[in-house]
Amino acid sequence: MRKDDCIFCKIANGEIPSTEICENEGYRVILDLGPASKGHALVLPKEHYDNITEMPEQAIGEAFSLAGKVGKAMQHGLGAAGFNLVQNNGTAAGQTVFHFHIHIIPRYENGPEMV
Ligand code: DGP
Repeated sequence: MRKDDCIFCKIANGEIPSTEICENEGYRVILDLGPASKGHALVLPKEHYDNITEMPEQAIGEAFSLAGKVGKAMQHGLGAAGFNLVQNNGTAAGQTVFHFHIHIIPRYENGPEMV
């Protein structure tokens, strides 16, 4: 279900423009507005879940599987040496946008390599 006042619902469903990396039926992968490294991306489900505790297991699996594939592509396409998958749940854990998302943060041999 889409939530009317959720910015990531609007981005995931193409109602607000974003720098998109890829999309499939259930997810959109976009560049993060405040990147921690070059290529820092977010996996957004098109369905609204505040965080991982609300998500069905299948959706969790799909989202992490997609994140892993995009991370692998970053190694080939961006020359990243590795990548972090980060997923924050709750204000105390650093979550600032309350629509489930996975950060894919490419890491480079010589430091953060900012955009
Ligand atoms: P978190 O702290 O895990 O909730 O991460 C939220 C991330 O979302 C943060 O890195 C900045 C990013 N962000 C916030 N608003 C927007 C937006 O409107 N567009 C994009 N592309 N990223 C956003």
